[in-house]
Amino acid sequence: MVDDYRQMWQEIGLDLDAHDGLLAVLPPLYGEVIIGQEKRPARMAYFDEFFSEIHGRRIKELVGEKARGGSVVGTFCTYVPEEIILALGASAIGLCGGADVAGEEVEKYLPRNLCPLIKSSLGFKLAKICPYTELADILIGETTCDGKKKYYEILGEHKDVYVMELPQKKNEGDRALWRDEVASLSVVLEELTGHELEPDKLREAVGVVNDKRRALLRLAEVRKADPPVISGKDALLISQMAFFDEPRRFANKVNELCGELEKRTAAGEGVAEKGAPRILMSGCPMAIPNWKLPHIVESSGAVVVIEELCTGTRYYENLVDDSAESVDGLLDAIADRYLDIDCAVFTPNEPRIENVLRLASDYRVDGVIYYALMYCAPYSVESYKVRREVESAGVPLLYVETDYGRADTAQLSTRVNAFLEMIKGC
Ligand code: BJ8
Repeated sequence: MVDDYRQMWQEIGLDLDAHDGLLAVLPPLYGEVIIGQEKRPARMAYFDEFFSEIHGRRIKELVGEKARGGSVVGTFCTYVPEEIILALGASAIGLCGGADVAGEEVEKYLPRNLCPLIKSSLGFKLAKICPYTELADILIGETTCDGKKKYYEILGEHKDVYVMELPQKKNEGDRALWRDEVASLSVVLEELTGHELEPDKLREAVGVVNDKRRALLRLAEVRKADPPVISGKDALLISQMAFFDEPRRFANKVNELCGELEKRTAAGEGVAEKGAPRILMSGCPMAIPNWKLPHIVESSGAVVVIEELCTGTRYYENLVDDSAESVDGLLDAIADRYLDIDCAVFTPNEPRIENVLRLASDYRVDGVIYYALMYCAPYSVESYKVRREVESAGVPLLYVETDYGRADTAQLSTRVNAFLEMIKGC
């Protein structure tokens, strides 16, 4: 891939030497963590191929779209409505970082004790190794946690950034504020793209994104099977790719995979033994290539059967009501759908706890692994109430706080193994 795309990468503005360093690390990691799994569904081939070309063919497509007058919009949060971006003829790409990059350089701007997702996102920009970041015409931030909010001020010195104000409560006034923010984003994107939002195009975009979410919901549904028909790592990978791929093609490929998985279910074929410990992963998002914890869990004989993460149910649950005829009516429906997401930055946030309990029951999980990124105050603080309610429901919970490094891998393995032994003994 490298030779074919070098000129394109240079024109986009990548630092080719630094980018070569990334390319030397990612494929072997993918081989070890993803390709190395047994009994993978044949239809995962599309996603493997997509990953192998994630800095190649997909970037070439986006470069082509831009040459034809299109735009690329980078996002960092599941609250940014991609329907609006799509309706204006632009492509939405999720840019949260999932690897330690340019650590020393990043710490010239950000404190050492800050969430690794934020540091990584800045690292990819400073190191100039993410073609999506370089290609983006605008980055959309949001006032979620304090770290992100302040980081966008710094990122704005390197790239055009627009920040949406996300309320922290969900009362009437908050809903009105959020609805205004959705309208303001539309104006910003109309100016960027040179297009005006039209009802037909917006309704079509709502349908496209709903179809993508329906496909992911279908995938989630087949994961209720015992034995599990797909690994948690493969399912997570698909959720991660939902932020990069063209949405119609992506939905088709997920649906094709689901067809295969439904046949597997009927035949009783699984990726693990029937009765293998079933885990619900709950907490902070896992951005590519952050597969550390699921890899540890699944290498220990358990299977992650559902993720209550932004790279999981928080991304694909709830659809936008597409019945409105006008742009205003559709924006109302979009604002409502997105404000239903239950990120830990909200207070109170009881719906998230109810969701975790519902998922634990629907997926008949044997345990919950609560995943907090180091220094993430919203998710680590909220773990207290989640643990209390989950354990009251009779489900064991393991709290894990970690970063993107490998230094704690052995210690995490020991803790996960002890947790799984405890589950088996229950
Ligand atoms: S909707 S989870 S994508 S804000 S992990 S940066 S909260 S300190 S990523 Fe998030 Fe939107 Fe919420 Fe989802 Fe801050 Fe925590 Fe870091 Fe986080």
